[in-house]
Amino acid sequence: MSAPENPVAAIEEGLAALGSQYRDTFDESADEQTLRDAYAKILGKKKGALTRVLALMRHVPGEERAPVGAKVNTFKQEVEKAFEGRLAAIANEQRQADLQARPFDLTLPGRLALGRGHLHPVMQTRDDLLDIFRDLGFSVVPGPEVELEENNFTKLAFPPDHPATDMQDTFWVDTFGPKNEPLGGSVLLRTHTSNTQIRVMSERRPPMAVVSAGAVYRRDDDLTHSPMFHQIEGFLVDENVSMGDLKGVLTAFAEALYGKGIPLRLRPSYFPFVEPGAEVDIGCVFCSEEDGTRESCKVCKQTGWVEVLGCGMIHPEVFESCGIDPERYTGYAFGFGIERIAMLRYGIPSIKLLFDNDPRFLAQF
Ligand code: FA5
Repeated sequence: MSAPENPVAAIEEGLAALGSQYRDTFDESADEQTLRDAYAKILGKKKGALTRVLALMRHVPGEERAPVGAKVNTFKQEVEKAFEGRLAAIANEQRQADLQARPFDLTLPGRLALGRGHLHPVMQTRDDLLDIFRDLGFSVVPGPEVELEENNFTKLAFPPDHPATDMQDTFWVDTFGPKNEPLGGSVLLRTHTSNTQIRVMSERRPPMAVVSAGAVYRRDDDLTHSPMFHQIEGFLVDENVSMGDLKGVLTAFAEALYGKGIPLRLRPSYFPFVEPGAEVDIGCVFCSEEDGTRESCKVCKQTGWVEVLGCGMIHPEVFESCGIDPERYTGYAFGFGIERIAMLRYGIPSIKLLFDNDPRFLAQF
């Protein structure tokens, strides 16, 4: 801005032009934004009318600066005071209006309808399975997922070089002592729920009928195998228990789950902790309409059968490792994958769907 001939007069004129008009403008501003806009027209950094007058101060000769400066400053302070006063009044008016407004009802339902959640299909299946075994007289116990090698393998009569104990099959857990020194590989993520057999049989004396459900871990990954899945373990120990009792319980369980007449077969199989051992297959629900061998069925690989569990008569060595007399007692044990049962129950073609947790999939259960 070029220097006016008479800066003092220019300032006087500027102030006179501003007059007290700003007071009315502030008072008429009904809300904070309007008030701030009005304030900016007067004291805005670049274009404010008063700001421009203030800028003339640097042209005022030294001897006149003090009195003119005092006048300009007083004017500026009045504008600021008027602005602050109106700002407070607007805030107060807004508060009064809020206080007098009809209170809103906190108990009204929200506008966004949120569906109610429900248990995951694997957990629903787990609970239904446990209910079936409760009805058959079994009691339910928990079991740890991080386990000692001893309870997961050794006391279940796995030989030390059994492939299941391999790094390729089992997730081993590194453990450290108080000085952070590695303790060696005797802790793992349990590979099956059979560890509960050891834990329970070491503590209780027969007769006993127990089931236990939980997560297990293996290095496995395809359409029907997942690295983390769930199993249910069941076992019964008493005098004179036979393989016939085992088959009876498994048939009762399969019929409770899939209805009377569901095809079920026992195939001889090997598990180190049972003798004799068997695997149990259930008729593939994906093929069941026809002859059980639909050409494209990937779930049963065109066999018409899906393996759901392993079972057998508890090995005398296992009884001995738990301090139970194998001459007096016999017992059976079985263990199955809950995901497999859920897949057959709901017709789910890939185990992955159960772990993707897509809400569009889960909402169907
Ligand atoms: C066992 O785990 C034995 N502990 C079962 C057992 C218990 C035998 C008591 C005898 C006495 P197996 O490895 O076959 O056995 O697994 C049992 C079931 O778990 C299988 O039939 C299958 O239904 C399920 N399963 C196994 N691996 C997976 C996996 N990676 N993903 C999903 N389900 C699996």
